[in-house]
Amino acid sequence: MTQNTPTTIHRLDYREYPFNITNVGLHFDLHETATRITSTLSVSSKENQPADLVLNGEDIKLVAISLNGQTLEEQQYSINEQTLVVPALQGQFELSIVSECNPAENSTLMGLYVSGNSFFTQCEAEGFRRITFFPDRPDVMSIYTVSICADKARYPYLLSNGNLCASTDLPDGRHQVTWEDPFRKPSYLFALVAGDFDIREKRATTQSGRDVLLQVYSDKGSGHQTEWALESLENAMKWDEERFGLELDLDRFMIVAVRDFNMGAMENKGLNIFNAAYVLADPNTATDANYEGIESVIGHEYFHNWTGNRITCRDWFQLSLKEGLTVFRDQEFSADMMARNLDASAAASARAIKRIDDVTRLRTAQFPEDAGPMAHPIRPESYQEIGNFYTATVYEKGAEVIRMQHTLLGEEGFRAGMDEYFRRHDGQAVTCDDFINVMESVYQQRNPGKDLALFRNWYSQAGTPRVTVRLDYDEAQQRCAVTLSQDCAPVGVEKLQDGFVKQPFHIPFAMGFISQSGQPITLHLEGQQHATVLLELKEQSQTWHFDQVPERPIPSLLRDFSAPVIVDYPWTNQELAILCAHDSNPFSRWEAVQELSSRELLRIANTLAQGAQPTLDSALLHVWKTNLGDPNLDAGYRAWLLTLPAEKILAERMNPIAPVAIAKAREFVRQELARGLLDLWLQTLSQHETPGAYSPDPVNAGRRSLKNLALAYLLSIQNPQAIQAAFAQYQNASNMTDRIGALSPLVSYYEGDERDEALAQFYEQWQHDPLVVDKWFALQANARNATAQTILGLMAHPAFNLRNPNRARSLIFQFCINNTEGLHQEDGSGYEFWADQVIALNSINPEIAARLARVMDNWSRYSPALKSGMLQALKRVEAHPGLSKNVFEIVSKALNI
Ligand code: B3K
Ligand code: ZN
Repeated sequence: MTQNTPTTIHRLDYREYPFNITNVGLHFDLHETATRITSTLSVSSKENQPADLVLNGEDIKLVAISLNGQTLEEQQYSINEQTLVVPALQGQFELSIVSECNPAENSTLMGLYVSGNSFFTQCEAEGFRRITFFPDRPDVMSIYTVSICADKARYPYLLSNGNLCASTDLPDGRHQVTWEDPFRKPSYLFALVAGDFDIREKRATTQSGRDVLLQVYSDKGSGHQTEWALESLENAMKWDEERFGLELDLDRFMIVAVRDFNMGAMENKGLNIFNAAYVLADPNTATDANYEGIESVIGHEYFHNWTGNRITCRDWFQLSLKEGLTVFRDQEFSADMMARNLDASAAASARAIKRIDDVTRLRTAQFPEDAGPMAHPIRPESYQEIGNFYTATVYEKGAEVIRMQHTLLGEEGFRAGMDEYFRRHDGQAVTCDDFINVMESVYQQRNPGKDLALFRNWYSQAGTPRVTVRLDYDEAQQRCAVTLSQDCAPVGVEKLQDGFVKQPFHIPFAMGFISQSGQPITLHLEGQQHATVLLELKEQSQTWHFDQVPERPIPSLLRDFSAPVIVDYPWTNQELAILCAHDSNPFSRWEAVQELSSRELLRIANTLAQGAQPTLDSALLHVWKTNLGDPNLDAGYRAWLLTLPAEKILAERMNPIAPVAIAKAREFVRQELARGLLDLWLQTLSQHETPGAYSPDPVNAGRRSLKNLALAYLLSIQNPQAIQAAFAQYQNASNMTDRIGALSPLVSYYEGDERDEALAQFYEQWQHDPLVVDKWFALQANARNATAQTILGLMAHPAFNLRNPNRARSLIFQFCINNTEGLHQEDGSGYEFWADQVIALNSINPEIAARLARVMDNWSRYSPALKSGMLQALKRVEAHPGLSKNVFEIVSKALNI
């Protein structure tokens, strides 16, 4: 953890590993503080000459090593803090290594660790080297046989990848099991779990008629909370069969929930390990968003079995090969699940909601990343610590890059491409180029003379392109010319490369025309008619001529967000208002509302930043009134239309960023919209109850979301009727969505004693459930009046534990990431708090510390008064002795911009 001399690894330095490791035999003798692992490797050289066998190993003790049964003396190998090297080996041989690790002391949660009363592993990306000495890289693929021995009473379940093939009791109260995984895999997909669990299971039949066992393991006493997870797993299995023809390839698929976990979940072959937050749910403890998240993450990990495990990455620069593709697949899965059983218009609106949600995530997390010191292409060129590159760019932008290929090839073409990808590469460790080569071959068959040459720039260049749109209308000819121009300045490491010139991107750009009266106008282009046309921008600037345009149209641009770009077009506010009410594309209608409200919010933020008193433009009130009062719109969709753009999205449009002015502007507008439409909000509140048994389906979830939004607006002006309704809802709620939906605005806006009583009562009632306690902390971390002092007070609560990532995230991350006014206090107390917590986490869990460190990424874009405090805090972290390479990479990049 104390190696802050940065070694930068470059993509172009990739070299093949000189040996095949055909078989790996692992024996685990599990003890909490000293687990002994014997690893037996069957090795053969790839080349006809001797080579050094280099094995990775970190924080583990070498006990013994032998080659073909002969113990190696110390002078026959070399070992340091990171590697074990046996020199000049050739031919076929068997290497046997005994090593020891201390799972109870392992607070990094990488490798083998103890959580609660059980053992778990996390190996991606480089955790296997904390278990045993091994070439810990994804292109070394082997068949694994694993035996595990542990105390039977405490660890009745001993799990690993593949199929259980032997199980015996040992004389000393211990027992031993053996697992065999029939598929070759890289070390990062290895997993082991030992403990006592509740199990929910189900048999299912695959498309080809095979009987398989699906199991969900969770803490003793939590088995009643795994119904939704198992249902989601079965849905994911069916969906992958139907949409991609991909079937489960094992007889048994296991999911295990763990309370201490660095991220959401992990796709280990046949033995997925999940953060309990993405497994456990019941109506009383989980919100609609939790249900949605569980379905999506269960789908994501399950889909990795083909996109990630069967075909894996050659090296970690190719991470988006599996992550971007699998996020695209999980997004489509969720959209299909949300739209099922609905009529056409409700289905379109459910799909739009999913797209809006995904685009909002991209704009909130990825756009700022792409504009800051950590900006990197979806296939990075270099890294110091790969753990820092599980980013919004690799995942979310990676998914957009796959989605653009889907758009260019069409559903059928994309499916043909995926089929071909498996035909060519099943069982291999490949690159992003291999993927796009396959897609291009299908694209070319269907579009003779065209290629994806320029499209590849999405893999090699960072930054968010800006597409400027110009519209020239010729009334006499009834023609309209649309000119698209693209621009993307160098960002992140690109800025440090002399003479770096950016190439244009291939941008699929979907658009439509709307008349001044709000009617769709058919687009006539080169003899073809379209309701929505897909333009392909491939040069710096291109023009398209549309015929038979009866009036000057209002363009509806980048429909369904057909590319991850920023659009620049000078709509008048009147034109936007027409789109806000009439755009037939539900995504673009929401976009128009975002654009209009962003303009207004930024205007008000600037007024506030200058110390002046703002007033709200009545046009915005009118748009809110129309949408709030439109009974034809689905409630969930309406909730999105009525949600103000996120602070982080607005910050991207402000220079320098004045975060508190943005937060205050949102608050001002929220209150004006609440006052101006008081009766409509009250009506909305009373008309969107969801009586009967709880169901997380999108229609009911949408009603709750609109109702709770109304509550938040009304509480922002402390409306007495709404305060009463919120307390009643809090007391009588039959589900967590409504309970939190009432308590959250009460905590922010209501100052009476009842507020504290409700909070205390919430803790009292739910203290036995860690995921609900996380919500209790998060609620307070996000409260409008919380400061660093409040958070320090909460950290002293007996339920707080910095070593548990979910708890750290619920309090510290929530505050630092979401509580703008709390973090950006003028006295610098927020930044001091941030630095203290990064330093504290650094010595416990570098991966989590590095995530928190990223909060200051864009410090240099903030207003001068804030910048200096941020800089000071960053420098303090950088100077901290014993900084992990994870945190070092983040802060040094932030400071070197
Ligand atoms: N592949 C894992 C992420 C591993 C992160 C390691 N730091 C989860 C996922 O994307 O499915
Ligand atoms: Zn993934």
